[in-house]
Amino acid sequence: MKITEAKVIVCCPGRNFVTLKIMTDEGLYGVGDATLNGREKSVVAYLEDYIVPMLIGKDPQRIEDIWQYLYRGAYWRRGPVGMTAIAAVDTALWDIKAKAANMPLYQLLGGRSRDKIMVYTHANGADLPSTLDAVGKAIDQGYKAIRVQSGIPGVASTYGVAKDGGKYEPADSDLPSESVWSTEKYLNYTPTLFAEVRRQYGDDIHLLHDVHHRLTPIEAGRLGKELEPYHLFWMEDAVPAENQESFKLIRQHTTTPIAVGEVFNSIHDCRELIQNQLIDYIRSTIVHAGGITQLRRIADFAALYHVRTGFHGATDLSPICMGAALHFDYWVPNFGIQEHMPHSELMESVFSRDYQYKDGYFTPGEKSGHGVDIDESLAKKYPYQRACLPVNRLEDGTLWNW
Ligand code: CS2
Ligand code: MG
Repeated sequence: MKITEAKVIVCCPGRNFVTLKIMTDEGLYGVGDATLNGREKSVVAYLEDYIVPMLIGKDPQRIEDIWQYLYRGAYWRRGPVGMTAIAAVDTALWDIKAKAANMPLYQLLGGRSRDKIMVYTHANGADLPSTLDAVGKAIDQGYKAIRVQSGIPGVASTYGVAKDGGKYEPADSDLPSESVWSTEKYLNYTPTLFAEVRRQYGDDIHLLHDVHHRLTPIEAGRLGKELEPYHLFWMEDAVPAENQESFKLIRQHTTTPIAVGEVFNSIHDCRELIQNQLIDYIRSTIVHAGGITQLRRIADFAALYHVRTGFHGATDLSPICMGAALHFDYWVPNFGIQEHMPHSELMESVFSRDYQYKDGYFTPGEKSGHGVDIDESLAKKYPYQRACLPVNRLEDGTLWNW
C-alpha cells in the first residue's frame, strides 16, 4: 500500500478544527485531528509545507517508522506545533491500518479492557447557586463524574465559566482577551464551593476541579489540603509544569489526587512526574502528544508507577481526537477517566461519529478504524476564523500564569 495524497482541511463550525486526511492507492483513507487551539494555522503550514510532501509514496502500514522519521528527521524535536502535526499523521495511519484489518481500532491495540468508559462533564456557574444548579443538571444527565468550576466573588470573570451561564469556548476572541485574577479570593472561596456541592449532592458523585495553572506549588498544597474533606477525584493543572520537581512540594502537603498534562507534547514532559510518583493522572491526549504511538508509550510507562490516564477532551479537540481517544481508553489497562465537553450539533454534522454516550459512560463503536469521518463539502461552508485564548493579569496588572 502507498500514500498517494494527503490534504489539510480547515473549518470552523462554531470553532476552528484542522484535519489531516491521508489517501492510499488501495482506496482506503484515514483522518487525524491536527487542531492546536489558538495557533491552528502554524500546524497547517507545518503539515502542508513539510510533512505532506514527505508522506507521498510511503507505505502507510509502517506507522512506527513514519513516526520516528518525522520525529527524528525534523532535527528540532518536541514542541506543540510539530507534535500536533505528527499526531495527525499517526492518528490517520492507525485509522487506515484498522480499516485495512477490518477492525475497530481498539481491537488492533489489544482488545477492550472494560465494558464502558467513564467520562466527566463540566458544571460551570457564574456564582455559587448557578454552579450548584449546573451540578444538579449534570447528575440528571447521568454523569458519574463532574468537573466543578465557579465564578469567584469579587473577580469579574473566571476562565472556564461562561459569562451568560451557557457553554463556554476557551478561545473567545480575535485577539487575546484579558481578565483579572486574584489568588487570594480564589483560595478563600473554592473550599466553600466544594463543601456546598457535597452537602447538597452527597458523596457518591466524583468531583473534579481544574486550577488552569493559576497557583504556585505551596498555594496548590494549601488548596489540595483544604479540599481533602470533599474527596476530589482530582485537582488538575494546579501549577504550570515546566519545573516537574516543583510537584514534590504539592505532594508533601496533600493527599488530593493530582492530574496534569493537557499541554504536554512529549513523554519527556512527564517522565519525572511519573517516575517520582508526583501525579496520579496523566492528561496528555492523542492530538497534542504525538498520537497513539507516543501515548501508548506514555501510558505503559505510567502504569509502572500507578499513574492512570485522564485524557483531555475539551471542544477544541475535534471529534476525531475524541473517537481515537475512546478506542484508546477502551483498551488501555491503566485507564482512569476521560473528559467529555460535548461538541455542538453543528460540529457533529461536519464530523460523523460512531462513539455513543449512555448514563455517564461512552463506548467507541464497532466500525473499522476509529469511527470518525469528516464531511469535506460541509466543512467548506465554515471557513477559519481566528480565535485566541485569553491572558490573565493580577489585580495590580502583573501578567499571570496562562
Ligand atoms: C481545559 C480546557 O478541558 C480542560 O481541562 O483546561 O478548557 C483548555 O483550557 C482548553 O482545551 C485549551 O485549549
Ligand atoms: Mg484543563
